[in-house]
Amino acid sequence: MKLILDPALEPIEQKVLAGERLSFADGMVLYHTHDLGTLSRLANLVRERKNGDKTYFVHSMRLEFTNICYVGCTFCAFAANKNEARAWDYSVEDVVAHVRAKYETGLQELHMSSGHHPTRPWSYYPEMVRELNKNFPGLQVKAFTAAEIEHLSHIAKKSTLEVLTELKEAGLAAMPGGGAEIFADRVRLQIAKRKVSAEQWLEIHRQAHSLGIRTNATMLYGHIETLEERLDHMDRLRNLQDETHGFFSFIPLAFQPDANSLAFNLGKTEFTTGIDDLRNLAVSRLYLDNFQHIKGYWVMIGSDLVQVALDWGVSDVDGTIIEEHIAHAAGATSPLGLSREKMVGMIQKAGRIPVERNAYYDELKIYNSLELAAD
Ligand code: V47
Repeated sequence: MKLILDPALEPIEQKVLAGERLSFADGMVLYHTHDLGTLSRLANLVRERKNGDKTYFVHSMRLEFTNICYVGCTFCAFAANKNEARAWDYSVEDVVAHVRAKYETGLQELHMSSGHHPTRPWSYYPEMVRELNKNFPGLQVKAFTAAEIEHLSHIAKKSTLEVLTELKEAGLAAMPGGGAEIFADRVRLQIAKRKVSAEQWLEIHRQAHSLGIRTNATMLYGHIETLEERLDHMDRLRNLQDETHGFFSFIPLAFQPDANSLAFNLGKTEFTTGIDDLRNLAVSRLYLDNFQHIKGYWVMIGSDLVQVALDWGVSDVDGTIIEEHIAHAAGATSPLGLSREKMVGMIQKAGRIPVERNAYYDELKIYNSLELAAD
């Protein structure tokens, strides 16, 4: 029979109470403990120390302007070849028309990330950002992962710093945290061989932060990585955050196993389990002491589990999204989007305080306990 309390957590609890940084060894203890009660309690303590009961969300739209991509990441079910019937590739006018068609009052953030298109010229990208800002003033364009920025630097024959500078001048507000996958070479070579390297990913975020472009950081877990490799990933992010303080949030992305070659070739056909998702969120909350938010991404782990995760370190639940394609291509069973009413209700019913934010995490509206999103 399992002991309920794990004595190995006692010195970690002392550190957490004293606000001391956890070591790599502490992180591994957290990954292996059976004492999930203490794990969630400690993660919640840090969550409440940083954010109280406040739980952030954004009224947002997703747009993937192309799924054409030559990179061939083995976890990806979204990418298509140019000649496939399921390929799409929007012009700047198409992008503006798509946003207009789905535009809703109060929309704050447009989150765009897409395939590495082999032939679109560099001018397309800043023009798209400019046109979006012109047509939808006040809508914050959060776009282009570090992997896309590295790809654009090849297309543009410019440095990544120049690419970022020009996109910022065109009106780029913030950057998403995708493309990080797992930094460790052993894994990266098997899942994202032709993508931006770990060092480049970190350097591009360092450069973005130096220009005042705030970003997020993700970690794709639940495939072939070890627990040490997950913690190593977080360790590299913690070091960069110490240096720049430019990350808003950390977002674990649970591997979705349908229709990709990791599933076909390596038999990775299982979704992550609820306990793995919760444990991973709690460990990241405790380890990433210099991140303000850990984001529970309802698209990949479902809104019911995200609601529970509000007690396991999560203080941000992403956004309404409207229509998501990357995770859904790989088997995500969540809805394509969630209404503001649903987000507010989910947070309130967990006993937390919903805070509607924009892409910069400015607080736009704090909902009191009786108030739902339709005001
Ligand atoms: O970079 C692709 C991942 C990312 C799969 O910054 C997969 O606010 C799981 O970056 N299973 C795109 N993950 C999504 C992303 C993101 C999501 C939510 C919030 C933010 C943010 C960013 O999705 C890709 C890749 O790492 N991904 N395929 C898959 N089968």
